[in-house]
Amino acid sequence: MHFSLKCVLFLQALSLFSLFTQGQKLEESMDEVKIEVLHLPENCSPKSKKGDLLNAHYDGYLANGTKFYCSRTQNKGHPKWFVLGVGQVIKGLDIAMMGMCSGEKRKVTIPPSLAYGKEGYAQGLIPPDTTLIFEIELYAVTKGPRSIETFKQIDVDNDKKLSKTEINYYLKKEFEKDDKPRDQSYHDSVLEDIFKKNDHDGDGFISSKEYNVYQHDEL
Ligand SMILES: *[C@@H]1O[C@H](CO)[C@@H](O)[C@H](O)[C@H]1NC(C)=O
Ligand SMILES: [Ca+2]
Ligand SMILES: [Ca+2]
Repeated sequence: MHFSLKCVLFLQALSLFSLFTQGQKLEESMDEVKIEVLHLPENCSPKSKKGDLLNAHYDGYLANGTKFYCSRTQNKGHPKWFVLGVGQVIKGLDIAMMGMCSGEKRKVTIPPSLAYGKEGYAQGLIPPDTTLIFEIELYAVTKGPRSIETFKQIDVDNDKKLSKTEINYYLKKEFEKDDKPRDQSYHDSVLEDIFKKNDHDGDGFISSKEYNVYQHDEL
């Protein structure tokens, strides 16, 4: 008796658990970005990751085939630059362009929940609850302005925070790279601006947390 009761309870728990996981799976598959790789270069590296600066052309289509966006006809046909994974593009594109290398082409299908949702966009150009399809060609994957690598490079004394001296030194080197001479007052104003925008607790240092807009990356 004792044993069978336990057994029933166990079975009940099991079925609850499986219901739960089924429900979860269903939701996941509805909200998934579908990725088809149309072209993969032989040498496919480096692969894009969160925080990288990407350069890409993309065409956007509604599920019925209507083209609603084409980066080639905008901004004089220059491919678009954006930082990956930080919400500069719709969520679905942030997901769809992870792990992609320069020269790669993808066709991606994005559910409304990861695009413009129930609201739609631009007065019905994208109607509510619309699945979007993008064809993406990636031209460049580069380290983003807020990469861990850059932080370490600036943090010369390796104390995991950036002093004015360290940033000043880094800026000097960066400015020397392009040939335009910059005077000290320009320099000072950039430095001041950097601290105003980033030194949130006002302690005179930019901590790794203050620097790293992406938060989750361990420095
Ligand atoms: C596709 O859908 C959009 C938005 O609902 C509509 O404006 C357009 O006329 C449709 N195109 C075709 C070819 O059905
Ligand atoms: Ca430091
Ligand atoms: Ca600080």
